[in-house]
Amino acid sequence: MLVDEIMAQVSQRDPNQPEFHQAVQEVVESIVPVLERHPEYRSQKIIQRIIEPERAIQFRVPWSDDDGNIHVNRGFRVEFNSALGPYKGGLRFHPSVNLSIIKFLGFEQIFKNSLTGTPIGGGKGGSDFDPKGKSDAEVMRFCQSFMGELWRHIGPDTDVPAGDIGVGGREIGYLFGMYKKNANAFQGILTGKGLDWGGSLVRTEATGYGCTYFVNEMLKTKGDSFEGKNVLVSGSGNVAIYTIQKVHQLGGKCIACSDSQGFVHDPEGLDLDLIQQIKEVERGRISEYAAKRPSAEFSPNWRDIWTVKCDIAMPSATQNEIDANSAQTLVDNGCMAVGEGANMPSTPEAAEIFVNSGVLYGPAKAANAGGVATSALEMSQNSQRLSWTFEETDARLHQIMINIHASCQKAAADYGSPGNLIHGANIAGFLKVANSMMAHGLI
Ligand code: NDP
Ligand code: 2IT
Repeated sequence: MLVDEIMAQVSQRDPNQPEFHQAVQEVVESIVPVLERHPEYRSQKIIQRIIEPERAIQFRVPWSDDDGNIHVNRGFRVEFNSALGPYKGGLRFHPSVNLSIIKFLGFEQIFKNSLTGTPIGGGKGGSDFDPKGKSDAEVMRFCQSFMGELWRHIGPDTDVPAGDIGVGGREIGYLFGMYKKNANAFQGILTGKGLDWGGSLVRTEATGYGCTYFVNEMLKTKGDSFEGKNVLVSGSGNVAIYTIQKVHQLGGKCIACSDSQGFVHDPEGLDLDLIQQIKEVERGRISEYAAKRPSAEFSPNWRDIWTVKCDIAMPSATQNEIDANSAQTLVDNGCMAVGEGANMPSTPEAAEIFVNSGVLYGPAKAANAGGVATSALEMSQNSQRLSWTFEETDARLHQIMINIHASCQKAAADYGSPGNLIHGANIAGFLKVANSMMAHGLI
């Protein structure tokens, strides 16, 4: 059996990379029917080639804190696949980062980027640096040290990083400054840039808006909408905040969100201005929200957010945040749709529960592709040396999400599992990459 063969090989080569194994297994299982129809992909060993990064860079990142103490972090950039364009994908700064996490994210990014219909390959990077509690000056020195190595590996036609967990506008600014100094070139080598120096309108909002547009497409297939729906959104970072904003614009009510220390439940509907003040301006903790809002209650176990009764769940924090238990609780409580803003937030067992229960399930690769899609729009604007209006960029993002939903639906139906968007996303994403790899020869 091909899946077992591939997984045995992956486990033997990279025994300590459980997140990477999980991501590979899901894709390989989905594309079995494609391989049956296309024996040329098997004979050309497309799977064996696609699961091996084209290049993986690991480097030392030394920096000194405000008291002069020296710290050494580890930096990564995995340039996974360039069949469709320059490597593209975010940088994650979080203490849990290791090669397994970066490889799972880079692998997912190949198929996600393919689904966007824009010309970008897949990559991911980051560091086990923890920006929490660090001063701006410490974050700047860390970013400068990180880019002091990374700059020689990236370029506007080679590899274009962006943000992810722990990397937002502030970090992108410091990283961009150091690249510009080292390369002596003002180039679009990062996306998520500031609006004054090459950034795109809507990039900040794009992942959350895109995920909400995607869920809206799923709801439409049942003649339904966000109107009057109670929604859970985990996390309270970039993706969560702009998911909440768009859900409210479409008539839904977000009633809970979280961070790594707990969740808040606000049955009257989340006050987004207050969340933005606490999280974006003060870089504080979500518990402060409950302290300032009488209708809200704080609970210290973040996983328990999934026990709150809801119509729609939009996990937007981190990988494997919904396990089988949480998935079953959501289903038992009447949850009808799940849209994944985070990358791989559902364990395989949880995803299976959603699919088998007939929940409208939008897997991460498809549902959160709006962020990277808008990064590709930022690259287009940089190439043209032009910038588009908010309305134009948002309209393009919206159309891209409609197209992704349609192509996942079509691929799922074409290959024998109508309505299963996990299969649809993996198959539609895979086909373009596989065909391009075939066209480029054995490289
Ligand atoms: P942020 O750093 O802005 O926010 C992350 C949020 O998730 C924070 O509230 C954080 O809480 C919480 N979180 C992170 N790690 C954990 C953990 N181990 N346990 C519990 N909570 C955690 O990141 P983003 O919003 O950008 O990213 C969120 C998710 O969306 C990630 O999975 C990312 O890969 C994915 N994504 C992001 C895109 C983007 O454009 N930014 C695009 C597509 C996907 P705390 O502050 O306590 O750590
Ligand atoms: O997971 C993701 O798609 C991102 N973090 C965004 C990547 C990007 O290049 O915009």
